[in-house]
Amino acid sequence: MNYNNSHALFERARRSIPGGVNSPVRAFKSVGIDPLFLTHSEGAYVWDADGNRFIDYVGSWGPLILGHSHPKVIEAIIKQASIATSFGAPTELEIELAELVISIMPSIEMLRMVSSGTEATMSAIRLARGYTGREKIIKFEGCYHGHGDSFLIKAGSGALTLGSPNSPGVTVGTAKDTLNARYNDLVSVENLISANRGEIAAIIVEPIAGNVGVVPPKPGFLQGLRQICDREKIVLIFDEVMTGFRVALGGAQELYGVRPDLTTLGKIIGGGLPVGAFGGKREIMEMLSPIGPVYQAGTLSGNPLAMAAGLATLRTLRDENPYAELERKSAYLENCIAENIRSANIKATQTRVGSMLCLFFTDQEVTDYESAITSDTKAFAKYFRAMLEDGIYLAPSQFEAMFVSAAHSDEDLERTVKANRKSLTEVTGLHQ
Ligand code: KE4
Repeated sequence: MNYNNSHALFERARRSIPGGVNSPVRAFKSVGIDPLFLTHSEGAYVWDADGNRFIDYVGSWGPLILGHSHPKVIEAIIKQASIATSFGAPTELEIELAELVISIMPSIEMLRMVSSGTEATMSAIRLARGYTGREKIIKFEGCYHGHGDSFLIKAGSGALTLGSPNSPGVTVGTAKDTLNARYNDLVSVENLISANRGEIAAIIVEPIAGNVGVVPPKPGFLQGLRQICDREKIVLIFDEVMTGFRVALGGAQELYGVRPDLTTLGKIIGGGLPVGAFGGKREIMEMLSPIGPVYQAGTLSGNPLAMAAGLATLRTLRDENPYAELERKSAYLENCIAENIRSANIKATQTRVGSMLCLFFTDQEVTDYESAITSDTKAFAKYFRAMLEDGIYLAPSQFEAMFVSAAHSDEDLERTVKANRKSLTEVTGLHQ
């Protein structure tokens, strides 16, 4: 494929934007080629600046579960834009989206809108600290909760991919209040609690880890966290920025039947526009300014355009219920790729929850950060480049998820399976 226009745009971008990108993982650094500059999209497809079409499994990193440019979402944005874009004042749209989320996720009694997942998680831990009067938090190695200082300690996603899971610029004072446990390991959580009893405000967890690749919770793990938090009066925060409305309409908390005290949301809730949110128990949420002492604010929080896109997306998910179809398509993809792995006789393993999948280039079972990083990232980079050449656009990192959308057709899946079969043999060097 010809990527000349993307190359030229990347050269130009690097003169004015650090690394040429506005979010590091987009730079394709770990896959050894220049990033593609995209121009337009529709359904399951994106086009780059050279006119190449790709079947897209990034979906804007999760928001586009309905596919690109869904007619109902576009119509809602255009309609809203024609009357107003932003006020910095309350609107009925914000009430409608809050009421809709509350009807979908019973653990959420009140909700506050923000403009990104990072804002949601930063605000949620400040709220948990204000509510409990405690200062420490427990997160899990490899989990990623956005780029807030408290989270950039053994973080996943781009931080892991680009080799800075512990970012410079985070003060010692901040870092000391963040404790890292091992995902799927309740003993590691109990050990941290014993050593810090009475000092832990919150445990924040991705109920399905989606930033070290995809790592499902082991049976009993989430239930165990719930019991520990009840016993120790710790606020349990489910970071459902990725899993919310993805693995079920009610997110991972619906799928696994565990109720957190607070939930953070993003991605799908904005339908591709900038929206984050955090919500949960009324007693905790009412600690928030202007009724409570915990301050949190945002110029564009509840922005009408973003609310319109989010409402159109969640209403479509609620009314059309694409989850059974997403399960069928994603299971088909997983099973065919499993067959390709066997016939290519390659060291690889897969994980999947609903329409979130990951192909790890390791023969170990991946259950946490330690096992995820046994993956051969050079093999992944070769695989990524081969799939791209075959018109398949994956997340440019071993430690990200592959997202199937409602717009992916059976024909798209067939094409993907064929490209996967060819690319795996190219990775092993066995291609004929
Ligand atoms: P944002 O601030 O990027 O909207 O959300 C941060 C965040 C919080 N929690 C979870 C579980 C997340 O996955 C994310 C963001 N995810 C990454 C992709 N894995 C965003 C992509 C990027 O950084 O460009």
